[in-house]
Amino acid sequence: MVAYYRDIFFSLHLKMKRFLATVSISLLFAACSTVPQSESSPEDATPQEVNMADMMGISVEELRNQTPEEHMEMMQKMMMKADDAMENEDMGMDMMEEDVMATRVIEITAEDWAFAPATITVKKGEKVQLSITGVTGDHGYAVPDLGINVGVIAGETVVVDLPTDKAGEFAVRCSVPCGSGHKDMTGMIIIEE
Ligand SMILES: [Cu+2]
Repeated sequence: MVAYYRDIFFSLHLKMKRFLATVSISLLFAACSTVPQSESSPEDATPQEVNMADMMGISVEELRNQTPEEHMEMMQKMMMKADDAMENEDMGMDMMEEDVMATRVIEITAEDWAFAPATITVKKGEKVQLSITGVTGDHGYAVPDLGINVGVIAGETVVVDLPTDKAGEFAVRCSVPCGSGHKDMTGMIIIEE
């Protein structure tokens, strides 16, 4: 009984292997059918044969002389290489995600009548977000020279991207008339070279 299932398993396993090999060969043929023929190939070599031999790093004659077992082994090696390449691509994606994670978020509060901290210093090119929370009153956080102007209401937080592509000192002011201390609500964003 056990032997019976084992036989079925091996027969399925073999069929699967053949199927995968056929699929991968077809895909490779389709993907590479436009590459021009190299000089060392025999006259009657098809572009597909040339490409296949090229990818395997062997000559067309060697490709033709391969036994099905040898061919299968080489196909598996190539598939493993493709897997490695895809894994490397994944690693590239992870690094990109890390880059996104590296955004610095600076917390700022707005109250009657001050922004705190009033002065913010960042590096040119640094990825920065300002997270501005209203504590009291109804204000606006504006950096006219950086194109920033957002309303900040008590009890709410607003997040803005800080453009850091140019160095300099950029004046911050409140953009909503908020009472007697309105004109005192100033600050500075310093972007260092
Ligand atoms: Cu104001």
